Amino acid sequence: MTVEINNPIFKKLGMKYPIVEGGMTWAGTGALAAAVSEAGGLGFIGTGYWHGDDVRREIKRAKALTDKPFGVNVMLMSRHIREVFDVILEEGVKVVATGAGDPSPFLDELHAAGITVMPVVPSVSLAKMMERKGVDAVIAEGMESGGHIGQMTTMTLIPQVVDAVSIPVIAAGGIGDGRGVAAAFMLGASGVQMGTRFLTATESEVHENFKKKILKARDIDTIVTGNLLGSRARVLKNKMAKEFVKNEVNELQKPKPDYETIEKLESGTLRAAVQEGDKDNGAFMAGQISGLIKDEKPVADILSDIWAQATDLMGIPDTTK
Ligand code: TUI
Repeated sequence: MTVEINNPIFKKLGMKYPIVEGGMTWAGTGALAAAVSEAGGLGFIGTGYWHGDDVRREIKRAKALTDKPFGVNVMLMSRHIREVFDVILEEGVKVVATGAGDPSPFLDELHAAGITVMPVVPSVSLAKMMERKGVDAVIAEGMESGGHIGQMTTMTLIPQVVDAVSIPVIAAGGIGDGRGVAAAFMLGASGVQMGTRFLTATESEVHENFKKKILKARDIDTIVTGNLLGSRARVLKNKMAKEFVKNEVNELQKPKPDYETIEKLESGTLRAAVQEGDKDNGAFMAGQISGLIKDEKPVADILSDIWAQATDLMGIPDTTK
């Protein structure tokens, strides 16, 4: 069996490493996305519930820092999605990844503009549906990831998605070093996505408290909120997360909050973690691989170290050196 590294999409984009940055709202800034792309991966600006103006500002920041292609990750539950896509089209973004929904209503116009579209999928059925609708690749994300997650683990999801579709599969969830990357390729993926590993990059603009929280985290230091209320999200444990989970049973009896309340709560608590480092009330979205991450270093070193280890384990040459 050969390891499939020649992902045609990555080749077209001129990437050095088959590694993309997960779309992290507030944390996945234009500066971090540019650093990942500049170093030979594919950076993504995370946009969550943002308005178009915020997205445009970060795209412009990224453009000022790199000439290489980068992507924008769009959260499909957001009501501002139309203006976000308008900005993406106006700014000539080359790649769009999507989360938390079905991007097919936008596919024709994105493809007409030459944009590569890669939805994040948490299951085989969604991966198959996305392939049928004509997306270019899928990012299959296991529940080890930070942020909104599905039910499947990366180990079980990736080979099943690989068997079910013919388009490239990018593996996500729980990958933070060369062993994880090699494992993902062994499962049949032809690329990987990492989010948490980049949060402690030198170029990451998250608050110092967030970086420290990841560097100090143990394997069991994340918790999943929303198991009962819906919209499951993995965060590093803190007072807010533990209380949220404890109160979920009581909240179940009450009427579901309206969209505006959910947007304010979700976006506000994540921003509090990323920008203010609010230890008690912030939503520190990060994956289970946090426990493995022990250093802050430049994106270029993260990528080259991981790829050197992965290629060594796979017994293939590291042609990037
Ligand atoms: O999207 C994610 N993870 C995210 S999005 C996000 S945005 C946010 N911003 C501020 C505060 C709170 C949240 C944070 N983390 N991962 C990709 C992902 N997509 N995981 C699961 C899915 C998914 C779920 C259902 C994809 C498609 C889907 O389809 C359902 C349907 O049929 O529409």
